[in-house]
Amino acid sequence: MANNLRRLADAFQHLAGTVNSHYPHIIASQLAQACRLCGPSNFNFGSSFHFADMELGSKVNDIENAATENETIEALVQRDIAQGSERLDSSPSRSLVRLKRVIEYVRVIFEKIIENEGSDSLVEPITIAYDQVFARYHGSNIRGVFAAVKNRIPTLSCILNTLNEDGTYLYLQSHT
Ligand code: 1PW
Repeated sequence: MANNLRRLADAFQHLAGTVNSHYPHIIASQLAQACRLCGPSNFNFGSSFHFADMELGSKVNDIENAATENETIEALVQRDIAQGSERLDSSPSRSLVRLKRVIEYVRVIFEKIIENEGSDSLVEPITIAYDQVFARYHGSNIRGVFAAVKNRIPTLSCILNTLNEDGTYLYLQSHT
């Protein structure tokens, strides 16, 4: 059975396939599902990171609740605009922007892990990604929460162990 790391890779590979098809598109519910797999609990980060799962989960739920079956993100945003609701706090467009940042954040983390091959600490990849992607959008409260949980970040080997994975799969992906 696929573990959570492979599930995450498969979900984004599937999305890449729909983007790179003759009819480039992203199905909103598929995007939401893939983003749910980005949550720290998917990698057994521990209870200190529960707040991030909750926050991510609420944005994912927004998209899942708003999107009709097989609706693309383009159609979802167009519907929001047609209704004049795209700037409301409760709009799916707003949640989509948050999910886009989450994807960017996770992309930078994995890029840094691959760059730092051989290093077991995830503090640098996660901090660099935070500063690069999230920091400018987060208020001082949330930035403070991130600073406070920094020393609770598990090591890469610890996470891979819980996923029943060695590093091979992770680093192999960067060479394909
Ligand atoms: C590879 C393992 C680590 C992946 C962790 C990904 C977690 C992403 C969720 C971070 C949530 C941080 C706390 C929430 C802050 C919200 O204020 C913020 N949400 C996001 C997703 O940036 C903005 O949403 P808001 O407050 O404008 O509704």
